[in-house]
Amino acid sequence: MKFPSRNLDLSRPRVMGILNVTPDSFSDGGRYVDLNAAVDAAASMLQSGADIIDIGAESTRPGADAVPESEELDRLLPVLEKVVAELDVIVSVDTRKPGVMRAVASAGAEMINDVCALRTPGAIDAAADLDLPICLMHMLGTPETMQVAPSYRALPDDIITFFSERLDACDRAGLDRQRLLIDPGFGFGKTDAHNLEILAKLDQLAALGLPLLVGLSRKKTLGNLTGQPVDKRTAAGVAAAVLAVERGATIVRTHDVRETVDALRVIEAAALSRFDGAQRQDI
Ligand code: 7PM
Repeated sequence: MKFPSRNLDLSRPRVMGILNVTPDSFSDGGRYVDLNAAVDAAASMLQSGADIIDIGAESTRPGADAVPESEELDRLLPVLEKVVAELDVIVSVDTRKPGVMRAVASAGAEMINDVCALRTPGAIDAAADLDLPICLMHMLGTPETMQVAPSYRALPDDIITFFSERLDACDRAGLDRQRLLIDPGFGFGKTDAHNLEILAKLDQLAALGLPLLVGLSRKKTLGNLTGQPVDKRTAAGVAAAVLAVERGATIVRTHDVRETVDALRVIEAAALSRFDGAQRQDI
């Protein structure tokens, strides 16, 4: 996939490290994000083998307050600018707002990760204007309502229908399909059973032919399955990432970069994944 600074070969699995710059993540003890601590965390993820760093400043936690655009940019821009200046890595920004998309692209972001799949008014036109890869994530409803009795007719069919509608909308807006990635949005309007069914049938989403990104890292479903608190879900997350890659995911979004990179290296080397399917048949 073509990014402004480089081409990223998605015929092998890649890791996207998560960098939250909400005041509760890299707190300076007050309302602000500690810039050096945030950039150090990005450097450490790069050192651990991350290909992309995904910076997010807006909590999408169910029921979380909306963050005004000016505040989102105040949190994002200092960290984005310093990471772009100091680290040789692709930076993605997790945002739903068209104004934020334009501003971060000017500041050197190379990818937009939108949990609303460009449904926010103005977002699809902003994305079309920027020549960057865009990740469209599926969410049922809005962050405020998504976990209130989520229900589907069929999975993953409903998500496939959602993406075909979003891809049509992108076509109409003149957004080149070659720039798009899709993500089923684990935990976004899904029960544990929904998340597990989507994971089990992920190959059907991969069959749409667009690069597939997944994020299960530290999520509640993993906590419910293991009984582990959020800081002890690494093993569960790595298992989920391995399954997802085996079923066609090409980018894994995670907090636990080192462990995920190690696991994906083993998959690659052992030729278990579809990436080496051709070679295996040759033997
Ligand atoms: C609270 C609740 C804090 C949920 C953070 C989260 C995804 C994403 C997020 C994902 C893509 C988290 C989520 N999750 N973007 N942004 N895919 N593309 O656990 O699964 O990181 S926010």
